[in-house]
Order: sequence, then C-alpha cells, then structure tokens
Amino acid sequence: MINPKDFYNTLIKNNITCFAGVPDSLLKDFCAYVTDNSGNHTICANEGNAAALACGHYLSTKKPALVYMQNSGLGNIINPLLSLADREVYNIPFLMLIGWRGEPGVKDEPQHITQGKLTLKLLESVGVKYEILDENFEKQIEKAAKYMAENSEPFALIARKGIFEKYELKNKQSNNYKMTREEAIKIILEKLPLNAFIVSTTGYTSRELYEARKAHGHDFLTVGSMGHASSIALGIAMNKPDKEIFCFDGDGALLMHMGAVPVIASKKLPNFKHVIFNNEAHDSVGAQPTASGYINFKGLYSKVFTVFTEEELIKVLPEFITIKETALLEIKVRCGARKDLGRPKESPAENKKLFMESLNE
Ligand SMILES: Cc1ncc(C[n+]2csc(CCOP(=O)(O)OP(=O)(O)O)c2C)c(N)n1
Repeated sequence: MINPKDFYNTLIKNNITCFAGVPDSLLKDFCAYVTDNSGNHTICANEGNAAALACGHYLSTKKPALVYMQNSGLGNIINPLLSLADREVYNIPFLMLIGWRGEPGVKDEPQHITQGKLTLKLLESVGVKYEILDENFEKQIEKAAKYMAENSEPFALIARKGIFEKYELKNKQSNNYKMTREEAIKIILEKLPLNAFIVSTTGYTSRELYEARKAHGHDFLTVGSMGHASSIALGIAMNKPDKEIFCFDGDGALLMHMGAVPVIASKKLPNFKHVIFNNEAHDSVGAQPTASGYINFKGLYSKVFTVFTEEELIKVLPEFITIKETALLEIKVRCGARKDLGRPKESPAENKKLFMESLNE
C-alpha cells in the first residue's frame, strides 16, 4: 500500500506541484490529502477541464501538473488528450492518476465492467504510456517525470482498488443544512403525481431513491454517465408531453455538464422539472467540495425555488410540481448517507425494461 503523504511528497520532489481533477472513491485518500495540504489544487467540473487546466499550467510554468480521475473520466478527457495535448497538436505533458474501477477479476458495479476492461487498451490506443502503481511508486513517478520531460507527452499512473492507505479528510465540506438528501427525496416522493417519472443521477441519489420506492417502474436510476441525467430526462420529456418528467440531480453532476441546462431551458417544456440536491460536495465519493456555491441558481431557469428546510420544501412542492413550465428546485442538503444503504437489486438492463414498460403504458 502507498501512504498518500509519501506519494504526494514524491510528486512534489519531482516538481509536480499543481493538482487538478475530479474525485474518485479509489483515490479518495490521496484526494483528501491533496485537499488538506496543497495550495495549488483545483477540483474541476469534469476531467476534460482538469486536463485543459494542466495544459495551461504547463504553458505558464513549463511544469507538468497532476490530473486525477476515475477511469470513467477517460471519456471526458479523450478530447483534450487528442486535440490539445497530443504530440501532433501542442505536445503538452501532464501526469494522469487514474482510479481503476472495474479492474478485471475485481468485483464491481455494472457501469464499471466494460470501462475497467478497456482502461489499459484505451490508453494504449490513444498512445498514452502508463504504469500500474505499486510499492515502487517513487521509481514510477521518477520514470513518469523523465518521460514527460523527454517527450513532452502525458503519462498515466493507474491506481488499483486499495492501493492507497487511509487518510481522513480534515477539510470536509461541513455545511450543516437541516435536511439529508434521503429525507428530501422521501418528502418529494410523497407528493408526486402518478404520471411522474424520475431520472436520477449516479451515486447516492439513485441508491436512496431506489430504497425509498416500493415499485420501481417509474425511475430510471442512472448508474454512470455522470452529468447526463438531465439530458436523458430531456429526451424523455420531449417525447412524453402527457408525463411529468423529474430529474433528480447532484450539484457535482450538474456542474460536470452544465451546458445541458440552457439547452433544456430553450425547449420551454411544461413537463420538465429539475431537482438539485445541493450539498456543495461530491458526497458519493468522499465529500470533496464542488464549486456549486458559485452557481447563480436563480438564473438557470425562469422559475427557480430554493429551500433549506423540510417546512420550506413541503410548502413549495405543490407549486413546483404543478407549474406548467420548466422549473428548478434547489434543495440545500447536508452530506452523508446511511451506512447500510443498499444498491438496486435489478440490473441496469432490468431497470430499463421496467421503466420503458411503465413509460409507454
Ligand atoms: C465521469 C465521471 N467522473 C467521476 C465519477 C465519480 N463520481 C461518482 S459520483 C461522484 C460525485 C457526485 O457528486 P454530486 O452529483 O454532487 O452528488 P452527491 O454524491 O453529492 O450526492 C463522482 C465524482 C463518475 N462517476 N463519472
């Protein structure tokens, strides 16, 4: 196992002093150490942004930055890798630290299986050299630094599950809003009409929604595709004007593909409702802060409600649910989920089948 502090210090020793990325549960302890200890750390909205920030860092300092991510973030980073950092374009180095979810032979959730199988192949096909991290991490970082200096190209370090020792984040996002996400979900569910359908975002939100439901046909529980739940909901709302479509989103997911919001607004759909459980953090992967405090929620849609308490939520729900225009409900919630929170028993394919049957009844 690797001590996050030793890993961090080795990076600094090799002149890698800028950190940017999107948090991942496998990198939780390292990310926590960086959050607590680095003065040059940016938690980005998506992994592509982090790569671009690293390129800007290189242009202005001649030093490669570290870009950390879950392997599901490879999808977001391929474009800047190939059209910005690539040797045929600007030829800019940065060090990628990639959490390897779904590593073959290691049990993981469905959304990680194919991504895990293809992670190394993907890197090979885009020409990124890599090492799988082990106890010789000091040598591996030195090798990466040498490669980046000689070739001016990105290099990747792959982190297997359990490679980092525990480090407890001290600067936890410590808002003390009254409600939990789960309490807010339950309150909304009580008020929803029978023709309501929910598309929920990845992480705790979908898991809590699943547990709060007795019948499951009305919820599309997005397990991956972070940031895309609202566009899935849009695609449904456009085709089902007689159904009320709700997107249950997180602030981290909203930020990841925030361009979807004005597109949704431009459709002026009376049956699209966006709910953001705003805990100002990536709660599902370690509660690292997001930049949601810098979003002007009031400006996102023409009708926006913000609530802080159960009483306020109960009060605004009738109007939010029945209003005949695209509307946003921002619910301030605190971080944390139940320790015994389960996962859907149905596979994603079964969830899809049930959902489509109910939607098309
Ligand atoms: C492209 C991509 N990058 C990173 C992740 C890892 N990930 C899973 S859930 C999550 C945090 C989601 O935060 P938010 O939407 O605010 O919801 P919360 O967990 O706070 O309820 C992250 C970063 C992912 N699934 N996909």
